[in-house]
Amino acid sequence: MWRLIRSRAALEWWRQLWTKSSIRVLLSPSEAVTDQKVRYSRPAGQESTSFVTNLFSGHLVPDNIFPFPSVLSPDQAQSLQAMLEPCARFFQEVNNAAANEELGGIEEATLAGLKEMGCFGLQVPEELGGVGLTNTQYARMVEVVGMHDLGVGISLGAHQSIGFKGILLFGTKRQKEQYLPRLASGESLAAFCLTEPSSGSDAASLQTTAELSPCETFYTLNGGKIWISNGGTAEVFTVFAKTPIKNITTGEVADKISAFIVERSFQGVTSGPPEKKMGIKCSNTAEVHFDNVKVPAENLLGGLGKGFKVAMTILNNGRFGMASALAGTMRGVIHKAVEHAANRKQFGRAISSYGAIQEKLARMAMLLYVTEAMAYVLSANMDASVPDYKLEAAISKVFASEAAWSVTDEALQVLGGMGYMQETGVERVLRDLRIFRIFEGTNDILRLFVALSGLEYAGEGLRSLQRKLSSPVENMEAICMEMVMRAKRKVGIPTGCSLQGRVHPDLDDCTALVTKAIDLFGEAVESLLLKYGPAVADKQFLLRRLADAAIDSYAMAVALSRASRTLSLQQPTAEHEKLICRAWCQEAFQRVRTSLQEATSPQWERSFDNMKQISGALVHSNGPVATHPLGF
Ligand code: MYA
Repeated sequence: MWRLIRSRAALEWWRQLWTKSSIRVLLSPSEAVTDQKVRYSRPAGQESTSFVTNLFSGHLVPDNIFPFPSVLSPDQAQSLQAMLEPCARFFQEVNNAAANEELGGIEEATLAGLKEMGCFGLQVPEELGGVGLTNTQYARMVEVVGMHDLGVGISLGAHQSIGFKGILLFGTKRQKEQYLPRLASGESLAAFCLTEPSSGSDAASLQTTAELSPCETFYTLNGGKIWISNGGTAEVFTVFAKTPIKNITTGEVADKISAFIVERSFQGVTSGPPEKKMGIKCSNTAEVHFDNVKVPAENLLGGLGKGFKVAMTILNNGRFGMASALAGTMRGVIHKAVEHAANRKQFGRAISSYGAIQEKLARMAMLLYVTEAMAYVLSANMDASVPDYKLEAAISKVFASEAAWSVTDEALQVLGGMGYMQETGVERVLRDLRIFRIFEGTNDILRLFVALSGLEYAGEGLRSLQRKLSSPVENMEAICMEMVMRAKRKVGIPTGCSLQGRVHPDLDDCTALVTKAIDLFGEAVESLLLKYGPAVADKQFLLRRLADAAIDSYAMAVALSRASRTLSLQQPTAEHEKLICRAWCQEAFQRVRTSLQEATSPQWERSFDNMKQISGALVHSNGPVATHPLGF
């Protein structure tokens, strides 16, 4: 993970920057020594329109979120509605999640129905046999699947969200024509083969190899992949392997990752038995082995040595579906919890009349509201071809998986003993959900990814300012702007981050919290960069807190945008949504403040150090160290 920052040229820049005191002195002579703070401008030539990326520089860049994006044409909305109703009915009447779980597979009738509805090729262009849905349309469809059966969702998602997404995004015309029609019809299943026994979160460390034959017509693939969704059932695999590549100028040979389309029918492809899992039991998970498999050279996907980017792009691109599927899951369990709370009487009253239950239901509603807002902002941004959405995609995955876990756990609690019984169907959902915080990038690694990528962007901003400071006369205006911004922040005046005209006036209080959060964020990042320099990349205790603050800040912004639109359109639920937005923003802002304080305060540094020592002792002793309370 340290590669995220340390391997980059930017790191060297940071180092140089750190040693040059000119920035600190020029910007704020009186504070250069005592405060060690700096305010930097937006990086020149490398501007991102991502809300989250810019958050790290303390800049409000609202265009991707405000107003709440609306991308469906009337025709697209109509055709989506026409598909939704039969799909929902199908899942209620034909699919049986409990039976699928028992079977350890998907019942034949369900499989046949899913194929008939085109569910295996929702985003494949119509001319190649698919349904041709946009990301937003796809998101709404998978919400239905997520509500009814996450195991089926994983089989469908591993197939099209990641399994053949590479062919869709990077495939040549021939590759698309050869593979997509049979994948879209469900005749063949696809799988995404990245993870290996020694390469999980550190995806770039994979060991599978692919060597070009002397005649240059095929690659010989060798290696093994583990925990592959659809691994035992797929016919087509997107496989990532190391390929030796010669540098034309230096003549040096180095391994780089490449992606390949591999068919089960190629000799040497085998898979293991289905893994026994905690949940999503109807989806197949298995090892896949490649033993001297000859892969035609034309099955190289996305260019030689471009495989890591291909893998990351597929994962970034697939994450929005997870957020919307889990929104569907939450909606389903909330219905069950609310119905029970309204009808179950204890101590002479419906339990929904007690504050303890009311708080749970309200929190469930808020988490669902924010997850939906994230899912549809992201899918709309993708449909609008916004170039940089990777941090928003990572945050949506993290937020949705944790929100769904919390909502389902609390729903089970509201249901009490009933919730623990299999027949209610909530315990299965809880088991199914657990993996979502682990796969497609663990939430821990994605938090580090968000924090490090954001810091890197902010560091680029420092470089840009450094360049400006080296010729102050030409850049006087930009330098002055930075100084004014910084001075304002110092005395607590909003820095000009403004959402004026973009947010409904009824939500001005929430707007103030969002802009304040951005100011606090920028200030915290500045102080961390200046305090630690490049070493910040290794400080995972504080990186986690920065990521949490980013997640909460983004969550506030999308909730605000969503509620604002509902108010502006005077929709019947506007007052309810205003309440949700207000309750959410007030709490989220407090969390942002706390996370940033923890990331920047010396007191917390001591606490992190304590935790490091405690953990070190555990590892050293191979388990808990403290003496048992009974002494034996
Ligand atoms: S599949 C297995 C999932 N595995 C992972 O997600 C692996 C997690 N690890 C990583 O993502 C990477 O290794 C990390 C990078 C992030 C840790 N976008 O030196 P680096 C660029 C774009 O920082 P590393 C599964 O679970 C970076 O800018 N670019 O890399 C299936 C740099 O470029 P450059 C990115 O330190 C489950 C270069 O790469 C990204 O090695 C089934 C190197 O970067 C990015 N994200 O670590 C799910 N990251 O050199 C089913 C890095 O140009 C789906 N880069 O500066 C279910 C769907 C829901 C249901 C649907 C119903 C239908």
